[in-house]
Amino acid sequence: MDSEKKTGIARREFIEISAKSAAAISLASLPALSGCVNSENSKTVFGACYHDCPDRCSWKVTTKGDKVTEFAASADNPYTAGNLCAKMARFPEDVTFHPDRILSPLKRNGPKGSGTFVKISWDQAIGEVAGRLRKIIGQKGGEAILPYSFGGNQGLVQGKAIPNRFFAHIGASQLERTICGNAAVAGVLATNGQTTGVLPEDIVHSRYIVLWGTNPIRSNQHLWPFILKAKRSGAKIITVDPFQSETSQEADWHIQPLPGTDTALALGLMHVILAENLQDQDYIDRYTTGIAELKAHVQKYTPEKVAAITGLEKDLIIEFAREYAAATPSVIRVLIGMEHQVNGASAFRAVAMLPALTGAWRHFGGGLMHMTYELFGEALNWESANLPPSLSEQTTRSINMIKLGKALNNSDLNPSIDALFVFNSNPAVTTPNQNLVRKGLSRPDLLTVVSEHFMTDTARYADYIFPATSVLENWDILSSWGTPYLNLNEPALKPLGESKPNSELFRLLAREMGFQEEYLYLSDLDIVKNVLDSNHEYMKGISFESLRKEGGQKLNLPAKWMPHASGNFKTPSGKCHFYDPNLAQAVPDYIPHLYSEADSKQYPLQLLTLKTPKYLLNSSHANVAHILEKEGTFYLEIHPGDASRRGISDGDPLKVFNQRGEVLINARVSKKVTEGVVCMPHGFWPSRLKGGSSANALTDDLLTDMGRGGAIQEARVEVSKA
Ligand SMILES: Nc1nc2c(c(=O)[nH]1)N[C@H]1C(S)=C(S)[C@@H](COP(=O)(O)OP(=O)(O)OC[C@H]3O[C@@H](n4cnc5c(=O)[nH]c(N)nc54)[C@H](O)[C@@H]3O)O[C@H]1N2
Ligand SMILES: Nc1nc2c(c(=O)[nH]1)N[C@H]1C(S)=C(S)[C@@H](COP(=O)(O)OP(=O)(O)OC[C@H]3O[C@@H](n4cnc5c(=O)[nH]c(N)nc54)[C@H](O)[C@@H]3O)O[C@H]1N2
Ligand code: SF4
Ligand SMILES: [Mo]
Repeated sequence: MDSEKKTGIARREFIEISAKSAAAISLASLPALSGCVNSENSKTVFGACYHDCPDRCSWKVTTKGDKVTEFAASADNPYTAGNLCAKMARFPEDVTFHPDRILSPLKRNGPKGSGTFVKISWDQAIGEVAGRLRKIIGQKGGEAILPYSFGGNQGLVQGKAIPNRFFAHIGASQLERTICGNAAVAGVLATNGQTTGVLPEDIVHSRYIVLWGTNPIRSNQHLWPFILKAKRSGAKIITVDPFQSETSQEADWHIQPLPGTDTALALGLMHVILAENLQDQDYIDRYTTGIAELKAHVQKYTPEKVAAITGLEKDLIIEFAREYAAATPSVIRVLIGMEHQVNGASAFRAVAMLPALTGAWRHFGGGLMHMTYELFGEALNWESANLPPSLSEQTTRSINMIKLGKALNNSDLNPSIDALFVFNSNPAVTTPNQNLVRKGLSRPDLLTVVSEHFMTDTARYADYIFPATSVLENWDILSSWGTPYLNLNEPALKPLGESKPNSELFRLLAREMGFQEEYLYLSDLDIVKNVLDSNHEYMKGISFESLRKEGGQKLNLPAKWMPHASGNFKTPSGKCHFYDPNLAQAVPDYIPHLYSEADSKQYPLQLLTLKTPKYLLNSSHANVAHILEKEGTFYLEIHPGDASRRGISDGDPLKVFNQRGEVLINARVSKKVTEGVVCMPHGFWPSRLKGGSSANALTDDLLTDMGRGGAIQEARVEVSKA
């Protein structure tokens, strides 16, 4: 069954749950919306990156008339100071003014997926889509409509407020938005009750930095200078990663376990620490619960056994445990990458126990570094961003986004999904089991509506496409999951062509469908101002006016943020949980995915599909010519041993395949992967590749052990010369 009720706590939902109850909406009179006027016709405004990226860079945009004359990082945010990443440096040309940008509504006039459309007016598009939605609701109920959105725009206005209200109001199926972060968060919450540990800038105080399943040089690049600063002060940098990432190449020590075996590795470290009495017993006694159960449990995770599971040397495991336990202050940085395994949440849960076992939390710069979204959950007023009380207890069914392909193709689903509404996401590229997703999108009876900037591989399947504004053309407020900085995004330009913000699209549909409820019609600026209308201490000195004048601001946090120096865990007991009898696994265990003997033989290689491209953010920007040129050919990293057994040489054209799909790609023979593991980049659009399939054609829609995330990296393949 694909109709599943929510059980996990979504990262984004958690923000809603933890948001404090709000004051009444105060729609203060609005200032003149002209930005900071420099000279006649020229103005400078502050904004921030909308991407699903932990850095959330602040920027400054100067325009003259309808041209952008300067687009640069704002130096006022010391975390992202003066630097946008390579992905975003040329954003105005690459997205806002790109000649391929969709600037008017389009209606399909060829076969599904062919990408042939005619321009129509907003009136016609809104009228026809509203009519089709009304008809579906009348015949089958709102649950026959599925919204599909993710982190394409992380603004609270364009990614959340009005779209969520619209779909809840029509009683649409709910989407379990679990493709990123849910498993990681579920694991860390089980142990610590919150994910906000060491703050990114405080890593400079750490002297032993374990980057466990994260690749900051690529994916969290503004953290890297702080890591280097710690290194200059004597810190040792360790990476734990089955792939030799750029970060691993720069580390002092790269520990390279087999993918998906981190739970065993963490339990093995705990085995050594406890066996050699290296733990901080005083911290354990005061601030943790379940040490006896943990101790008994890790008995079986001997270095020998863990070596056999992880493929690491026994002595390396012992050395790592001893070094980690002795180092002060030690930090373990985790992010997302490691979660996409069937064991993903358990891995985060087990790793999160290590700082409590060694008492690392006692020291400034010591502990676990993960996310920061909870700070904004407390700081902001979520009243106008969240669902109104009358809609917040939704009882409509939930569909897990990982299983989109199955859901679209499931004829037993009652009601079937008759309309798919995609915005802020590109599922034909980013969702696992790509061929099944595309088969679903090809259904002639499915109404597919897409709001986009470009003719993505998903938009090609649409019946109607609406042109969305880019972040330079709309208001928004951006919290962050990776920094404590809050940003206002002021529009620098008027919407290009006929583009409209997501919020306006749903206000127009609501109006056309005849809805009266005021909560559907809040203006973007009213939402922004209401979100900032908060008296929380973290918001001291931060207001709409100050953000508008100064750009991104750090929440007003205590000077030394040490959340668990004296316990204070946010679990029900207030302690760090080494053991929890209420969970399916009272102590995390290493439970691998079991393949049949036939499958293991037919598809012997483990496939990682990673965020290795420097210029892509998932599938975003993968249509821009200079970016594709810089990224170069689509390649499979394969170990020399695996290559020679198959007669493969560096550069050879290859076919990578399994029961779900086939990808054409070129060989890169290297020792960046160990034997038995292969790796390819994620994000390329299938339509632009030879063979018409990209990484997710090979991935599966398995779920993680907790958090109902996607075990995207649990895939096996075979490779041959093409
Ligand atoms: N350039 C670039 N930056 C990005 C993105 C992008 O697409 N491109 N995407 C953004 C998004 S959406 C996110 S969620 C973040 C993610 O940020 P990260 O979590 O840092 O990034 P990932 O690249 O997903 O994974 C990091 C590392 O985890 C490793 N890994 C995979 N499986 C395992 C495992 O089983 N165990 C261990 N120990 N390691 C494993 C991978 O080899 C990879 O090097 O990055 C953001 N930043
Ligand atoms: N194989 C494999 N698959 C993965 C991953 C992996 O590592 N490997 N990573 C997973 C992760 S961590 C994530 S977060 C997901 C990301 O998957 P998606 O959320 O699908 O991310 P993007 O590919 O960036 O697509 C976002 C789309 O939103 C559009 N967009 C941007 N702003 C706006 C706007 O204001 N309005 C509208 N209407 N559209 C807008 C962009 O043009 C873009 O096409 O991918 C997941 N899939
Ligand atoms: S993608 Fe990330 S690093 Fe790049 S500008 Fe946006 S927030 Fe900054
Ligand atoms: Mo992500």
